[in-house]
Amino acid sequence: MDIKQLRDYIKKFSLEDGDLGSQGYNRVLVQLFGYLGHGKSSFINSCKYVLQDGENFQEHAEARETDHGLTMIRNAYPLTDVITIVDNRGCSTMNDFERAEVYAQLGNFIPPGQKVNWKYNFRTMMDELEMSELEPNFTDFIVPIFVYSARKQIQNEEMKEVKIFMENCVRMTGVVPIIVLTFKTKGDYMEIEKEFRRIGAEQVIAIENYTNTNHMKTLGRTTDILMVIHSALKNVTFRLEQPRNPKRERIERKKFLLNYIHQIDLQEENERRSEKLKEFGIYPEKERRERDTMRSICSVM
Ligand SMILES: Nc1nc2c(ncn2[C@@H]2O[C@H](COP(=O)(O)OP(=O)(O)O)[C@@H](O)[C@H]2O)c(=O)[nH]1
Ligand SMILES: [Mg+2]
Repeated sequence: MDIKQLRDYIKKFSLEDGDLGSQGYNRVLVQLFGYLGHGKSSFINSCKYVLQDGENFQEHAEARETDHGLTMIRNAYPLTDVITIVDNRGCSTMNDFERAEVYAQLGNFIPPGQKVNWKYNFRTMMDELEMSELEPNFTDFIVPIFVYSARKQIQNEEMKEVKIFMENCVRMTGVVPIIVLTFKTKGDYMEIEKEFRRIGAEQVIAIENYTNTNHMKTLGRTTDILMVIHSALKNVTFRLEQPRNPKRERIERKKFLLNYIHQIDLQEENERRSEKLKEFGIYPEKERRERDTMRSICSVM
C-alpha cells in the first residue's frame, strides 16, 4: 500500500465492515505503554501529523526530554471518528503496585482524562475499580502498543519485565502488543527487533518520530508511522472475524486484574508475616536450615 491507500484505509476504517459487524464495539482504543522518554507522546503527535495534509506540525501530547514523568493524566487523543489513542503514564522502574496500575490502565478501568497517581495503595485502587462500575466501559476495542527507543541499551531485566507485560496483554486483550521502536536512526534497531521477536513480538515496526524540531515530512518516515496504525487495525479486523462478547471480555479483564492484585497482596502478606516471626526468633524452614548451617560452621571455626 502507498501512503494514500494507507491513509484512506485508516480514515475510512469502520468497525461495522466485517461479516459479523461491530459486535457491540464502537471505538478502537490504541493504548500506548513504555518507559519514560521512549517517545510515546511524540508517537501520538506523529500519528496526528501523518494523518493530516501539509507540514503544520502541532504538539498535541507534550513530549519532553525528562525522566520525571511528565504524563500524569491519561489523555486520549482522537485520530479519526473511530480510532482514539491513549497516552498512558510511563514509568522508569516499576514496583508491584505500579505494575498493577499499568494493567488497570490497559483494562480501561481508569477513565481517560483522569490523573494517574502512582502513590496510591491497593485499597485506593480497589475503590477506583469499584467506581469504574458506575460507568463500565465495554465498548472500546483495546489494542496495546509498546513503545521502545532504539537508542537505549537493552537491559535484560527490562526485557524480562516486557515479556511478562506482553503475555499479560494477550491474556487481557487477546492482542499481542505491537512493538514500536522509536529513534530508528539513533541505534541498532534491527538488533533490538530480534530481541523483541525472541520474546514473542509478532509485529515490530521501527519509526523515527516527527518532533517539534524535526518534522520535514518524508516518504519513509510517514509510511512507517502509518503502518503502525494499519497494523493495529488489522488486529481489530482479525479479532472481529470471530464471535465476540464485549461485556464478557470486560469481566475477564477485571478478573485478571483482581487476581493480579490478590497475588501481590498475598506475597506482601507473606513477607510481612515472616518479618514479624523473625522478631520473635521464629524462622521459616529454609532460613532456619541456612542459619543452623552457618552456626555449625562458625562453631567449628
Ligand atoms: N530524534 C528523535 N527524537 C525523539 C523520537 N521520539 C521521541 N523523541 C524525543 O525524545 C524525548 C522524549 O519523548 P516523549 O515523546 O516525551 O517520550 P514519552 O515519555 O515516552 O512520552 C522528546 O524530546 C522527543 O522530542 C524519535 O523517534 N527520534
Ligand atoms: Mg509522554
